[in-house]
Amino acid sequence: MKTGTIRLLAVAGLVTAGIAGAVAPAQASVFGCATSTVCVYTGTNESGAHQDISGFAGYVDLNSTIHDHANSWINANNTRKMLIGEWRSGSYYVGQVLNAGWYEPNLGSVGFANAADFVDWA
Ligand SMILES: [Ca+2]
Repeated sequence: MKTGTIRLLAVAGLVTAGIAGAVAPAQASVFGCATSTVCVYTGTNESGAHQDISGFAGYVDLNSTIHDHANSWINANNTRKMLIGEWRSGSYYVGQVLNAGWYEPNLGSVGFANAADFVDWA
């Protein structure tokens, strides 16, 4: 019993280390971000102006308010892994990938503050 508990904690640690800075709440609807929606915010900790994206089929450009001003985001999808990225000298650059139900309170923690241009399926 005790060994099983330690093994479970070790696995959880590995998963967390794989997604730097991100936090997993585990439920589909996350804070004010509705189920099956990706929400991108100008402020850290899901604050400020935001764009809520739902019903899309892959790549979506961020609107002019959020473009190059994103500092936190939520992937409130049930099952789909999502990414946030930007175009760098014409190349597709992935700033961060979030598993379903995870959120990033500070994109600066992964070196991607005020940079994002789009969200897409990962
Ligand atoms: Ca950019």
